[in-house]
Amino acid sequence: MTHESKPALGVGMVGYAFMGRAHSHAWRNAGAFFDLPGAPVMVALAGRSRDQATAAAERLGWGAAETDWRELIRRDDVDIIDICSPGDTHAEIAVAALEAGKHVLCEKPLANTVAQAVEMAEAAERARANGVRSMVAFNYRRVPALALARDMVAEGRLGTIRHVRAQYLQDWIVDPEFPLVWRLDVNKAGSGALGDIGAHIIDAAQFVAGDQVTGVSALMETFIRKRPLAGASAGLGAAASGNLGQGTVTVDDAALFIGKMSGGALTSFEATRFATGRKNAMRLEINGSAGSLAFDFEAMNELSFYDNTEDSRTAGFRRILVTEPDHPYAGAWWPPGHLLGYDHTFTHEVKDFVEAIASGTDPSPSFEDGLQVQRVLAAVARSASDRGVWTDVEA
Ligand code: SOE
Repeated sequence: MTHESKPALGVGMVGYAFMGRAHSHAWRNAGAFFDLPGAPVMVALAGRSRDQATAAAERLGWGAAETDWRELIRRDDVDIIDICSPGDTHAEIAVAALEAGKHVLCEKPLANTVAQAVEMAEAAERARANGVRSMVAFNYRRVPALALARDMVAEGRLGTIRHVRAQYLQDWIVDPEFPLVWRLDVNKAGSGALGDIGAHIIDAAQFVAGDQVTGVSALMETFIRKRPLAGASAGLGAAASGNLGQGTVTVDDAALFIGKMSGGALTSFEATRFATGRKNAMRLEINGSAGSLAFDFEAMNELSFYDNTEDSRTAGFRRILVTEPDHPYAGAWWPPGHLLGYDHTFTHEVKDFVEAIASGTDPSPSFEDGLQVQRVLAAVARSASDRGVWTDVEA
């Protein structure tokens, strides 16, 4: 199929900060590396400030800038709404877009509350009947090593899963002078480490294990309760504005929980922004009767595998370099050993989303999957506020 013969898929993106930049890069590059069944067109982005949105649109390769996301939805040349704004905006934008017949890609966690996530999943269900697709942007599913891990578990290479151990360790707010950015505001973000990075490991663990967390016992902590106020648009690398005074942190800095999966596996999860020296250590280890897998995003091109069926004299964890042409996604990129990075996960996400839209199938993870993760987050928060009392995840 030539590029010209591919149907155009107009994209309108809401937000242009960290995630907006990552998604822009993906929309720009997916068609250059994958033979997509549609041609994404970066029609416009939306942001509240005219000047900043215009500058971002120019820098990131969008055709126009709007100051109201509703304008993106109104445009006939926009088929997909890509939501990269903070969690408090997701539900309203996603529901409006789905009702207008636009496909929706939404950043994680799906929403700030279970009620909002239910509303979004219901809107997705109604839209599905009209061929309108929706997907949550749990991008780590698209790390080739984790997609391979998923395939290996599904093929039975690990046997019966006994343990799922997941950690997401960052350290970007260890300094008490780090300002009160939106990710530390419950009204904007819904929760702290729990929803921001805990949601990723819940999704990744469930995806790889092919199973769901059914109950939890949790602890959450906010180590630093007062921080310097930040300017309105301050992001991950923000500096305090100096003269705005102090504000209160209203989210968790760390969340730890143990849980059980429906297949009988015992799980443990740790999400923290206080693991000094760990920058983006998203780790997963799975132990099964026939073997184990271990992954650390800080070495994201590798997957460790222990095959328990091997001769015990020579068995041992071995490192699979997940860059072979027959590894998930890898064949579209470079020759073996030429490593991929964080940005590729978003490109893979766009590829899978465009393919699902073109083939009229449901992309994964769906809004229902996002809702289920939201229910795990809610059970964790409830358990933690009740001194770790065992809490079932709402079915
Ligand atoms: C910040 O903690 C953050 O950017 C998350 O919001 C992302 O989802 C994760 O991929 C990296 O860390």
